[in-house]
Amino acid sequence: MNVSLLRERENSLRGANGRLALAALLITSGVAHADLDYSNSFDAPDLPGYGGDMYGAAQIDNAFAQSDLKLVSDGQSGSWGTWVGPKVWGNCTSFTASFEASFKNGDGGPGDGFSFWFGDMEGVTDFSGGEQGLNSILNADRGITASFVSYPGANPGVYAKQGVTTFASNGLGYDPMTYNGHQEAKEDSGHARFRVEWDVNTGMQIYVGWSFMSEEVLWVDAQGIRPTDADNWTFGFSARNGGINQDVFIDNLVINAVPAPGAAVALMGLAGLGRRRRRD
Ligand SMILES: [Ca+2]
Ligand SMILES: [Ca+2]
Ligand SMILES: [Ca+2]
Repeated sequence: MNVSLLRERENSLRGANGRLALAALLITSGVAHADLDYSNSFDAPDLPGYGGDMYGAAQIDNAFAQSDLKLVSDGQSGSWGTWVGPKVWGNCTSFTASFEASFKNGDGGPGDGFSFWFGDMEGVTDFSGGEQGLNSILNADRGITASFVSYPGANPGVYAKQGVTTFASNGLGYDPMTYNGHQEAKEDSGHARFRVEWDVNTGMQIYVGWSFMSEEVLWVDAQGIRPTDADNWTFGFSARNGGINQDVFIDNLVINAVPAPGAAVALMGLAGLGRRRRRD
């Protein structure tokens, strides 16, 4: 276990915060090492192809002039929700994913939590998941997961996982991103900020920044963590409500991926490519 808490030197990478841009996909083709950039502020659920695919309880929550991805809902115990984002068709050497999150529990504190994961979704038909990750890729012992366990009785913290194996972890309480009010929870200024970085040489780092902090700090450093399935990654979020029920909001996702030299890589997130949308 390699755990450290260091002040991040760079400014926040929360590029999409507060921006009204609906979603953007940029593929700079014809240039070696062209970066792939994707962002989604979850403001336009009906814009074809931009919203990602939603499963289980996942939905867009639009209220108080704020639109967020809501993975699971307050008042609904025993539920799960998953959002499946763009597919990186090819092989990458690194990526950075920054996003914001908050919880709304009208009658209590933090529930179970959520995960940000990536892996090869080939053959996956079960999109259930939760704070530990997406069940299908966990059961296959593949993929990499940033696990945000928030229930106070379940060793709350940040966990970096390769397949089902936890590489690094650090305790963290989630009260600063938990609200009783719906409007408070949806305000971008009150969201927690997260940043997940992975590089083939340096492994995975997970940063956390609360609303009252100007910078993120490094919460987990999982050096040497490698995906066992390096090709055809898909990024996504999952959350679960057990006995405690809460809204889990995600907002302002920005992904920057660097393809391997010579790899034919694209972010597939547009115009019906693999789109499946279902709302239970
Ligand atoms: Ca938004
Ligand atoms: Ca928001
Ligand atoms: Ca509740």
